[in-house]
Amino acid sequence: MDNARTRTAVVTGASSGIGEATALRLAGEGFDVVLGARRLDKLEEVARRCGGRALQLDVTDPASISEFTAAVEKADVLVNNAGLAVGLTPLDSIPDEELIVMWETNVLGLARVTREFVPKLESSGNGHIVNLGSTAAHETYPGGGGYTASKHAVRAITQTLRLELLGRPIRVTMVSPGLVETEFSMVRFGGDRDRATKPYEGIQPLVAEDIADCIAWAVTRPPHVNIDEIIVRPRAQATSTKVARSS
Ligand code: NDP
Ligand code: 8X3
Repeated sequence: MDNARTRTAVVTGASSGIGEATALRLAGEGFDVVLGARRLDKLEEVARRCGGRALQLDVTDPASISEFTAAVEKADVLVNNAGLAVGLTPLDSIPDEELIVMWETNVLGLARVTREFVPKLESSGNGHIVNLGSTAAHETYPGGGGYTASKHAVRAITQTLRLELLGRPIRVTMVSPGLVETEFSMVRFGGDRDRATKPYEGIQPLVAEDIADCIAWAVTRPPHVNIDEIIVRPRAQATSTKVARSS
């Protein structure tokens, strides 16, 4: 079995939110961390704090994925975290641009990064893929069609990987959070702070560190233990649309 101190964890979307918290936490657990995202300045700052390596990555660009993968010598853990939602437009009027960016990032990006890293994960002898799903991988809500469908696809990919990698030394886990206060809603609503704060009003949402905690727990189980999925919500959230808010 690998010594956790020498294992390398690759975290996509590590320039903010859950990815940033995960990079910091896994470094604290003794992993060498490789961080990928588009905003190199933010990424480098996180990398400095965790003693990791920042490499620019755009998961919607196959050439960027190839360059990123080639620069990473070994990988024991891959956290496919890069992802986003754009808008809350109903499906009968959603513009192609919104559908395309969500699907290229959340689905095609995740599938391509995974495909490129499987050989390195396998040769580590104890590989682990952690995909960021969402409660939106299990539920739908009005206006969320583009995003929820993409996260349902992440769930299908995760389950398929577990079948296809069976018998090879790679675990596959999905972590599916409910409301986590990060830059997610600012991105979703194009920087409109009023709309972006609404989902978290009157509740104590999860924070990025809560999700990093789940990821760290899953990847530090003994190699024979595969955590299939962790669904984690704030106590005040029962479903995507049922939230107990204080007035
Ligand atoms: P943030 O917006 O804070 O972080 C998203 C990260 O993804 C950023 O580091 C961003 O970096 C990166 N990213 C976005 N597009 C790309 C791209 N094309 N290539 C590389 N990196 C990219 O949001 P969260 O931390 O909340 O989101 C992380 C994951 O968690 C996502 O997959 C999201 O769907 C999922 N999730 C979030 C929930 C929430 O309530 N916040 C709940 C359930 C799941 P950069 O812009 O620098 O490229
Ligand atoms: C993000 C959570 O409820 O906005 O995955 O879909 S939600």
